[in-house]
Amino acid sequence: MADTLMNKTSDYYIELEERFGAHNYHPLDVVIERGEGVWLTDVEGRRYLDCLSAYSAVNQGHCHPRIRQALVNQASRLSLVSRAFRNDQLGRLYARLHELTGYDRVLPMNSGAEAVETAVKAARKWGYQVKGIAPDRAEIIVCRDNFHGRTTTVISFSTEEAYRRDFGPFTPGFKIIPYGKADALEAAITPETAAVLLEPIQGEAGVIVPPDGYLRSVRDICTRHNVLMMADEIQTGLGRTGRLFACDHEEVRPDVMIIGKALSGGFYPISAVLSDDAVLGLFRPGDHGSTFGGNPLAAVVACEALDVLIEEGMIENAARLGEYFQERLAEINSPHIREVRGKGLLIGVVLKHDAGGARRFCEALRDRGILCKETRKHVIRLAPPLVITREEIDWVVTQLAEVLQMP
Ligand code: IF1
Repeated sequence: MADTLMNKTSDYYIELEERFGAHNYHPLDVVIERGEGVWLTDVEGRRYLDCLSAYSAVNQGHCHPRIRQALVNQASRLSLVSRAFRNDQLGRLYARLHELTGYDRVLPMNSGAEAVETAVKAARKWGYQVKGIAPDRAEIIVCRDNFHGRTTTVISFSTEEAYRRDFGPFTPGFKIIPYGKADALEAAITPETAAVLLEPIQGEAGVIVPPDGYLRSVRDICTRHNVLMMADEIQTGLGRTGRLFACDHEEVRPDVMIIGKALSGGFYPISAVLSDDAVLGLFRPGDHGSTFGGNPLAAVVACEALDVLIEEGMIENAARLGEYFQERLAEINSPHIREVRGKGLLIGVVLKHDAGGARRFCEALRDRGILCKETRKHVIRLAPPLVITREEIDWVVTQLAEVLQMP
């Protein structure tokens, strides 16, 4: 009785999660119940400006009305029939992605990690069937400090001990090289190399922007050695860095493009692998699949999420306001800041190692109504929805400047 009548507090929800959930996260203790645009509201009615965007899954802003309406409409018609049958929405998503990106084909999945797994399978298949690599010898090159997800194969090529500890044995067939060094890539390639998989900007590693020209060099090396270039743009893609894809900044077209997160505007897990016939054209019925991948609800949501991103000028906003945000951050005078880096609205404020870690600043910002998340120990990651305004950025900068005066 009391349970249903009382207005529950944050503590109630936190205790519930702690009691019954697996403890695989350590969230900031703020319990959100509503979102609109860049703003979130917690169960006590406090408002926060979201500077994380669910790790860039809500580039379009929380609960975007157009995407919400598309979802509701489709949910009242049809949600899922599986790929055993066709549905009347999936082809439209394929055509839209083709029109937008130029890639011949799409393979729809759900989570980002699943799309990465799909790309790994596609690269191996291409390695055997097209490049002629001997059976079970195909190798994929990845970068140190990568983040591509949490499945067993994907953590097999993680270099972060915390993500791997006690989860072995691991999947073989990956070679790890330093990020941002084109020479290292060229030196690592052998006749058994099928592909290189990388993030155009490393998010989890602390918003690491590679040197100018790196992606272009990777592209050239891959072309020269008949190796597939596979870009994980799950976090950097769909406008986050001020272009549709982060690779666009260097006019680079990867052979395989992996997207997720903002493909749904945060409503629903939707991911996809894009590539030309030479790679995705190799798949045959039965090779690969997913119960939910490519369902009509996902197709409708993804189409609307893409349309909103483009028609509402969000990519241009990310470019313009991202630059402004970074300029304003660079003006902050604080003994704790080592560097501000990023591209568009994917920004890292890097703190000095004696600043006591980024988390305490994130907690202080939460108390002032701004939600952000540290990445690694010393980086405050700022990645608001792409609909943020100049005035909102000014306010965030003011708050951040004050918080960064803490001893
Ligand atoms: C978590 C980080 C962000 C990704 C790239 C694939 C995936 C992700 C480049 C997997 C996912 C998330 C997942 C989330 C934290 C997070 C993250 F800090 F760990 F690195 F965003 F920055 N490729 N990134 O960034 O996609 O399967 O999750 O849909 O706690 O794991 P997913």
